[in-house]
Amino acid sequence: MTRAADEPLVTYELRGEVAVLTLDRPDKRNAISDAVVEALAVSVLRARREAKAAVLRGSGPHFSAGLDLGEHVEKPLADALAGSRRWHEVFGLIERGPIPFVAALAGAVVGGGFELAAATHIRVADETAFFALPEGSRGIFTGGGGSVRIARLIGAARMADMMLTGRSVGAREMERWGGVGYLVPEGRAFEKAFELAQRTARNAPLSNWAVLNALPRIQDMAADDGLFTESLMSALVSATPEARERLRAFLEKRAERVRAPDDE
Ligand code: 1HE
Repeated sequence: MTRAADEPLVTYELRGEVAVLTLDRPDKRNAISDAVVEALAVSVLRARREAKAAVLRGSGPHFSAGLDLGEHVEKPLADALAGSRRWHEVFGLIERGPIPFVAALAGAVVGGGFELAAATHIRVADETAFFALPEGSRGIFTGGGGSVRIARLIGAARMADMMLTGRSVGAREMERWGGVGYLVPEGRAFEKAFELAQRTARNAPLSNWAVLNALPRIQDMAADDGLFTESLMSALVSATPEARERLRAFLEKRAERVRAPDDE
């Protein structure tokens, strides 16, 4: 299968309040080239402007095979450095933006593909998903933020194990490790991710903003600074008219209650 030069590498669709971004290079297992990173940046910025939440998925049976190795093989050192910094910038647009991103994962979630998934806020995997960090066997190192984000998600020791052994970790084990929040039957990851994205879109935008922007920063602070920042953020968010209206709606029995989970 060959693709035309003008076919988008990341397709974008707005479904109601939720943007759907699809890595669309299935013939190369959605490997992430420089052009894919730029296409992703355009779609992420558009989603931030016009959607309240987003889903990120891969076209075909695999989420992403990671860094485009064909493009990387002859890269001069300075370009590799600039490339990694650009991945950080673009993945940062996902991680620290105004809207939640939910990743729908299937098949290979490998190397830079796993790093990309780690920049999203909620990860849903179907039973076919497998995770690997084969950087060691390829003679390279993570460059898309994995040593920060993946290490925090599953622990540095597990990440070191994955990088040193190159082993694949199945979806079930990754769920136990905390690397994915939801495990669903084969073929159901997008449906679940979309449903979760719609749910997050119903929150007050400033509350979502605080979760995405204050919570991770607080993790980087000393405990006392974190508590202080939490108080500031909390007072600021509750002082908005939207918060007042939502609190009143609960007191006047116009808002949904919190319910016990029905599937456990
Ligand atoms: C690729 C890539 C790629 C596939 N860059 N072209 N990532 C890896 O080390 C993973 C490498 N890929 C694989 O191990 C396998 O391709 C998969 C397990 C993902 C899928 O296997 P399969 O049997 O379905 O596909 P395939 O036949 O291996 O690949 C189909 C085509 O995609 C083939 O090209 P073709 O022209 O021969 O058809 C492959 O060459 C191509 N392809 N993966 C380029 N990654 C910022 S730092 C991040 C560091 C990393 O990400 S390291 C991990 C790199």
